[in-house]
Amino acid sequence: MKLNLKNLENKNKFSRTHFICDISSKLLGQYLVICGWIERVIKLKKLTFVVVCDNTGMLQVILKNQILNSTEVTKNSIIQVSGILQKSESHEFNFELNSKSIAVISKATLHSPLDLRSNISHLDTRLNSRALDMRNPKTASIFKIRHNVIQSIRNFLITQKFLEITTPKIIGNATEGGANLFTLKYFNNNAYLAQSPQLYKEQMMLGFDRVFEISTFYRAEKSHTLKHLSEFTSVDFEAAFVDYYDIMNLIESLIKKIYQSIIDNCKHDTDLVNPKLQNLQHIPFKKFTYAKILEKLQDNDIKIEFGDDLLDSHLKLIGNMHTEFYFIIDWPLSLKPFYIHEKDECEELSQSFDFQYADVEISSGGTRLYDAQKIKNRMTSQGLDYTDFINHLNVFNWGMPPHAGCGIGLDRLMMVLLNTKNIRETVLYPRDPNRLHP
Ligand code: AMO
Repeated sequence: MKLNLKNLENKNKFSRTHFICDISSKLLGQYLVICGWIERVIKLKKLTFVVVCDNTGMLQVILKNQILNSTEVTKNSIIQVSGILQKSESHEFNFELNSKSIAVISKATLHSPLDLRSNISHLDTRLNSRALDMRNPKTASIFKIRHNVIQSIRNFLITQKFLEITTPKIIGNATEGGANLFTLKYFNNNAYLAQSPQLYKEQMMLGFDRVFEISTFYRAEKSHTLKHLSEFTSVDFEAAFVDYYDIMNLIESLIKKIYQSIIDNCKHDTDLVNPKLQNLQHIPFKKFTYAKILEKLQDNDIKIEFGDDLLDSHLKLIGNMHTEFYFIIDWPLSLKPFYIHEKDECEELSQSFDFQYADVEISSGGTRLYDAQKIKNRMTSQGLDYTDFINHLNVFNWGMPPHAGCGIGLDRLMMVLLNTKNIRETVLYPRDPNRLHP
């Protein structure tokens, strides 16, 4: 049978002429078709007012003498309305649609568990009905800002000559060592979910010089905190012929670009979510050595010695003194993974940093070892079996340039930008030890 292509053209009966945000006085008197969901319906004698929303805004529609079946026109149902745009006398809207027709395309049959026009619903309830939560303008703004942040990170790194890569998430060996890996059955073998792209992004230094990845990674951490997820988004970048100071400079420029982009592009959304988001603090951000942080803690009667890791309680105390971005640099080598380079002038210390906002660790990074034998020795001294990493080590014998890099926790950065205490607010469908659905 011959296909008649003409019959297939432009068959979408659900099309619209405008998004609500694009309605302006220029369109007064014109015939528009709007698609969206019903926010509310108010009947006043022969007039019915329907407030319709789309993802970009809210519009009042007036129905005169039109009989509406109130069992069909329920809150949250999807409608298509057409009519002539006119000025509105209501104090809430500048314009309204004088409707010629209204069609219910998809009826909402379930009662909404969320109050979408206020912010009173509990986070757990919102997460259980997450798709619907996106109709709350404040929640939607969080993800519009997140979209903008990802876009500005990508733009910034590309202008700095970084190439975007995608590394495997199903892997045969632990990426960084450590126990917090999810295991899975992979045909007849065991495999892991990647905890970071560390080894692959380093391997790419061989050919690409500068790479970045924005992907989800997995950590089987049983911790129930406001800052940890089992699946989180990491922004990783790695560059050849640079050291950890260059990476810290890049982070500063990146953070500056992100702030500028949010201020330029997301005014409406930040007004809803974090009206306090202001111009960025002065750059360069402060750098404290690990030794200096120990001193500060000891001055506050905390018992801590060189080589001890900084606990949450320690970071809380330091964070109270510095509610801003700052770096903690030059950590003891013993606290850092096998790929981090020692400091040339003091082998007990490492060329490493953590990037903090108050008590929240946003990123960690450092200069990497690039000598295969040194990496082998460090693996052994950390109790790892280097034969598990033979493929990786081979790459370092094919002529590896010196390099450095970092991983930024995107969800944690969003917490800072949104001024929220719970990382789950910043992720569409967060995964933690208690949450695997929806
Ligand atoms: P690290 O393990 O410090 O370093 O991770 C980098 C950043 O990722 C974020 N992060 C998390 N966010 C939410 N939930 C989690 N469970 C979680 N775990 C980590 C944090 C952290 O600072 N390969 C190195 C980075 C590098 O050196 O390039 C790494 O993974 O914001």
